Amino acid sequence: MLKTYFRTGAAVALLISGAALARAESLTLYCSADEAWCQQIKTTFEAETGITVDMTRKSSGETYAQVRAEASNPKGDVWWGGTGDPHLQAAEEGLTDEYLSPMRDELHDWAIRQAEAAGNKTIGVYSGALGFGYNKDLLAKNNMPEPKCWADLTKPEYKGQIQMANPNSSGTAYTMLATIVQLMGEEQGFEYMKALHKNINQYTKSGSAPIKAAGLGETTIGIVFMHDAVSQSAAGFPVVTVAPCEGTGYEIGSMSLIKGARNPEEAKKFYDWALTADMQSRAKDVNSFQLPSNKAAEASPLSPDLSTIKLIDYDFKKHGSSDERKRLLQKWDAEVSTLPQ
Ligand code: S7P
Repeated sequence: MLKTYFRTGAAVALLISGAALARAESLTLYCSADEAWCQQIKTTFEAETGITVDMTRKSSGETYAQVRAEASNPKGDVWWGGTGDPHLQAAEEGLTDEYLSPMRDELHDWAIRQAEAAGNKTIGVYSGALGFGYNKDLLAKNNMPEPKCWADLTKPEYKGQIQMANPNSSGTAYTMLATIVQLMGEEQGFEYMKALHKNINQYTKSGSAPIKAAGLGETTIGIVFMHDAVSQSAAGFPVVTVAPCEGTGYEIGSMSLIKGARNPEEAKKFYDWALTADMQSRAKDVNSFQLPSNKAAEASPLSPDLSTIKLIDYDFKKHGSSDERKRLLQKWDAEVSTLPQ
């Protein structure tokens, strides 16, 4: 009798500690970079920590919308990657938590500035410049001139030849819209977006999809981050990367802890790990050529060198603010996306 009691007790204790362990060992990751990089991060973190990662890959704008929709019952623990603007918006709207990682001293100033702009509710994990890329074989086959500037993309010879993402779902495309408005002024910038619309064959959901399509010969030009165009040429596709002659915007790809996370300790472990030089140096192994935020991380020699690109002084505070992001997107929906082509 006594034996049975002890045996049952031990089994219950085992079950309880087992349940605690199971709970302690999982993390729900929302990942907004390229699928291959997101998969690499999941498997490496699992192998190095024993923590099981449930990872979902979605574009930046889509992930922001999901975090917002789940705010009263959060399902994600950490949101890694994707352009900084929607991370800043999430911070402003109280959807993410403040955290001061012990890794901060190892980071570039631009990564810390991003954190400070958001009351430490987000942080920079990589950066990269916006531009476009084209399929050189298709361009030659159709006798089209080489596009070098933003202005070139509105020329009639490129009608139906250009793809970009929808700025509502894609951080890349929102960065493009905000870049054009900052470069040309709002009125002229929207006139430009309307003229460009005539040449667009498709607004995709994901930011890097247009250059993957260009690589496959499904479109001639894709408006994307330059590092995403380099990924295609590195993979052997006939893609040429362009830094637009007028100058261009850039992103500070970011990471945030989701407020009310179910696994906050695991989320912080992931956060600290994602800021290490080792973790960031592995991006190039999956053809992700953004510039890492850890000063000791090794970037690929193929990564576009920001010091050689004419960059605008992108106003992250303004364009990552909730009101401005909503306003610009509504205006684009009303005045550009509905126009006939
Ligand atoms: O592919 C890498 C990358 O360009 O994708 C991120 C992007 O925001 C996610 O895709 P969406 O444009 O679809 O949101 C960038 O942060 C990153 O550099």
